[in-house]
Amino acid sequence: MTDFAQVAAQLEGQAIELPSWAFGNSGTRFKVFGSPGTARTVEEKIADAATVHRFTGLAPSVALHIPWDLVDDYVALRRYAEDQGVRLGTINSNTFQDDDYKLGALTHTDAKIRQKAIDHHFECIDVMDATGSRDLKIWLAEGSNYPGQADLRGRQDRLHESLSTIYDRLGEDQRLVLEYKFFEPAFYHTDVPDWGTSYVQVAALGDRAVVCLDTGHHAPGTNIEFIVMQLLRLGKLGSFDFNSRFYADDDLIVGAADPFQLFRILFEVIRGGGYGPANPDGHSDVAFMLDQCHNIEAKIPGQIRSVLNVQEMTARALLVDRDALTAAQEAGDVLAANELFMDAFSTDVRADLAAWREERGLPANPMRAYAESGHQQQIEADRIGGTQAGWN
Ligand code: LRH
Ligand code: MN
Ligand code: MN
Repeated sequence: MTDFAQVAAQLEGQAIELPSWAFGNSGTRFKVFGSPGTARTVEEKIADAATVHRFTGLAPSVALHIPWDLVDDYVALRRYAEDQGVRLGTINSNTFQDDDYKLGALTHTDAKIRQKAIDHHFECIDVMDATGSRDLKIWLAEGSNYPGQADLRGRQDRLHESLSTIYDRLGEDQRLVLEYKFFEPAFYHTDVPDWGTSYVQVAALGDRAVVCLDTGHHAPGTNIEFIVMQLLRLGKLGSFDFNSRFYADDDLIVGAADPFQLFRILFEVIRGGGYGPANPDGHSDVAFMLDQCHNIEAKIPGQIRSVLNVQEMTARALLVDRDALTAAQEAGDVLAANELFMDAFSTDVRADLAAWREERGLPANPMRAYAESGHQQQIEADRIGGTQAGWN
């Protein structure tokens, strides 16, 4: 098997974008628990993301959700983020909290409502121009609850038209990233329910339109790593929303529910060229992001745990001896191939990663370092009355 020293260099430069909304209060439709020290402003969410980056070196950018993160001056916000040591990343649009969109936004039968939703995306592109963001991420809460309620085909056609109008407004270096989700909030049909629909819609737009794969957005039992492989093969995997789930879109800490699934996904990402640090030129177009909510646990350490889980599983996936694996696969040696795969997954890389961090001036154990830093007590004393982020 490959050993840690052989892959250590490929951990350099790993970047995982944090969602601003992970730092706001969130919950389920039953209850939002307020927690002491929660960020009250966009600036405080960015400061929290920067804290995660300081302790881990893994999270150099933060995604915004509009209008949750509405401010007057995005150039000033960009400067603020840079002063904190992070960049502003993906801009997420939001067409799911306005009464006008009850029956659809980009797919609505009423042209005025479609235009309102398109205009919202134009505003998001203006924000991107000010923040220097590359990606406009679109998740649509559109669909229907009852058979016969809507013309499924007409909605796809209108979706294409609306997305084309938005795509045409993007700058040369900007991308449209379309996220799919199999159900919720619509319960009968969803307009972008699966990777195939997202692929069909973005393929019709052009090269700078790609798919976002949120790991919580599939039916139980779905082979997500197969989808990863296929989208990479097609050159259309734009980004991940990482999280984990036991039942539906639980938005729990990535790697918490099924670490082996995370390993399998990361193996396919690496194998398919989607992990930049492992590529000869260090480049990849696949953005790693988290899309999580910390409903009952503290948010900053929740995010620290999350990025560490991704790093740890990346290290283990890098340990797979790919040449030996290919040889075993081609020899038809089923058990040897499986053993090679499982050997890497079963390797405890925690001590190696701790030493790797120390060599780079980072805390060997970022969770412990954060707990001992007094930062949590400080923000709990300083921040009274947190904001409520939206949740999914
Ligand atoms: C939808 C989703 C999407 C939203 C986020 C808050 O479930 O995953 O990415 O933008 O949640
Ligand atoms: Mn998501
Ligand atoms: Mn979601």
